[in-house]
Amino acid sequence: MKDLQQWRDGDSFGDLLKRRGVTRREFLTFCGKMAALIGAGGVFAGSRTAFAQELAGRLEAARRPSVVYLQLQECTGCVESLLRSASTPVEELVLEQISLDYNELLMAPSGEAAEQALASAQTKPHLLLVNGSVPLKDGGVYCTIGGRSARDVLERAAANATAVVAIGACAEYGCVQAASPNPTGAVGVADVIRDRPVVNISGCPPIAETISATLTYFLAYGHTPPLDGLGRPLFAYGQRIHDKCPRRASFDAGQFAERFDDQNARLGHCLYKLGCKGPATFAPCATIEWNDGVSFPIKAGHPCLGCTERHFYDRMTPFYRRLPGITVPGLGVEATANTIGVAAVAASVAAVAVHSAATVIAKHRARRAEPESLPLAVLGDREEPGVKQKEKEKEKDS
Ligand code: FSX
Repeated sequence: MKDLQQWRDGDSFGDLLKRRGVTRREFLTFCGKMAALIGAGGVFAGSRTAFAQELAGRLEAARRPSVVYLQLQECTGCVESLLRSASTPVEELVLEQISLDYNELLMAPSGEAAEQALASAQTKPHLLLVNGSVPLKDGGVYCTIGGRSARDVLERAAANATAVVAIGACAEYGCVQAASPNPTGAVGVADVIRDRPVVNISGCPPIAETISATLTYFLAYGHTPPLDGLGRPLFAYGQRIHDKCPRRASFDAGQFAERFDDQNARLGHCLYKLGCKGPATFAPCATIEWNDGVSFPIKAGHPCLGCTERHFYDRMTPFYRRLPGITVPGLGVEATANTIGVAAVAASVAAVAVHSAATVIAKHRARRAEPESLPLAVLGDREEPGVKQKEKEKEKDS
């Protein structure tokens, strides 16, 4: 019975859907949801309906990819987030497949059997998903699996990977473990795997749908969706929270909560003065929301902490203090906050514009020798959002 439910080698995803009794309506509903999410990145020129139809056709024909999913130095929050995304039978099926070959958190085998499963899965071409950072200090003793350091485990698993996806802020750059003074010498996946691009799904943790949509796109197209210069899928990280924020009208009107329990907080006014980092944060929280679209921090009355931006534990703290350099409420605030966002948007757009430029590709290739078979787009170089702003603030202070 169990075998009937699994995706066998040689089967198409359409075959699996039939065996599992997924109706056409359920499948098309899923494709519509994914088209709405991924379509936000401008990856498809036609209508959303046409995109959903194309996704449906490609998904039905897709073959099962071999997947190795590593958990390194992290808190398991990313997998928790991922497991909460299975709101439709098809989404559940897509996510089920990612644990088939190796995932030490989700798979049934443990110990020697788990090590053997990994050894066997990583000898053939596979999609490599990674949660968690890689501690490099003291020979990597701070995270070992089966007696091997996280670095060693990652390098072996990446050797035959056709694509590498770093899920969560830890895998992207080290997150809380890399916060100053970074006692374990934690770095991200791309700092270790330098011979191929790494896709970063940002956030601590990322919204589940950004993970499942990226994997769905990969399944349908065999490569990743368009990325920004930090390797993040543009459909999810191409927009600023501030620009889609439900409290934006009160921000524009200069109506701010000064305390969590004041009248303006009760009226749902802007949380900017309570430390909200929405103006400097690129994430889909305000559009996709969490827990299958139920809510997200700002909607629930808590400032955004900026967890999708690199080194947010160092750059966005103190969390409950407003963004630095902004002192005037009303129009002045708007102008300054928009300057921060515009600088970041400009950096993002510039990165996309140079995406195909030969000089950038040459530079990129020089930095990371890219295997010919790699089905991933070349990443653009992009300045980190907020870096310019920080430099300006330093100049101002001095
Ligand atoms: Fe890190 Fe993820 Fe934050 Fe936790 O795997 S991004 S600490 S939610 O779990 O890596």
